[in-house]
Amino acid sequence: MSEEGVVVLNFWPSMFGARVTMALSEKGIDFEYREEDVFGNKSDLLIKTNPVHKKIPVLIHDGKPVCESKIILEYIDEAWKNKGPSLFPSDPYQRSQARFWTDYIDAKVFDAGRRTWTKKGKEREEAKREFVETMKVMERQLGENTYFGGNDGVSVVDLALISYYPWFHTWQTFGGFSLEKEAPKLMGWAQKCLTRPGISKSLPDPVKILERVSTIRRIHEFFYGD
Ligand code: GS8
Repeated sequence: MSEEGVVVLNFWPSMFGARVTMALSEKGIDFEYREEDVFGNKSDLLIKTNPVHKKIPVLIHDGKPVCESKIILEYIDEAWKNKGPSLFPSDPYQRSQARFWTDYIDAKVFDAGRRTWTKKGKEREEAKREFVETMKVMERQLGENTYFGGNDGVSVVDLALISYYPWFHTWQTFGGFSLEKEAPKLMGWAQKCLTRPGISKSLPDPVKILERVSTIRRIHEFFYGD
């Protein structure tokens, strides 16, 4: 275990896991990383620490598990209040807004993004339209700021959205669209986030994700023909 008594159970392509490792890195908290085979062979530790959902990510701090990525981010910020930058604003109203946007991101991005490669034809077109529209909403929300909320450093909203970034390559490839064209300022924000070592080292390789997804698609087409 790390000096801080912190273990993270993760699965490498996961956006939900990446935001936890990014948050710990941004705050300078040392942790032990344990890779889980979530779709094949879940470890006893995962089943024991997340008996309800049996999903990663799980943060284990001094032997106590915390589950669900957005709850883990709040926990990290509160448990290590005096370490590194705050991920949540201190003002109650600004905190409510940060929660609003992180909820919006997860409600919109995961499902539409997934449908750009699991569906075909009209359903894929609809997914692509929804995803691009959501990116445009986020671009308007960013405005002229460097990071969301007008902060100098990254906040929970930046981490929630950038955690999906490695998947954008796959969604654009299957969907046949370009975020550089559709939301150029938002892509500028993504590049800015990637200059931060805590972020870039925590995110999976977009090419590896596309390879994995393409394999899953080929297997699906072989068995089901669509
Ligand atoms: C989602 C975690 C999740 O879907 C969060 O932490 O924010 N709302 C949760 N984890 C997936 C891997 S990433 O797609 C998982 O562990 N799946 C295993 C399973 O479904 O059995």
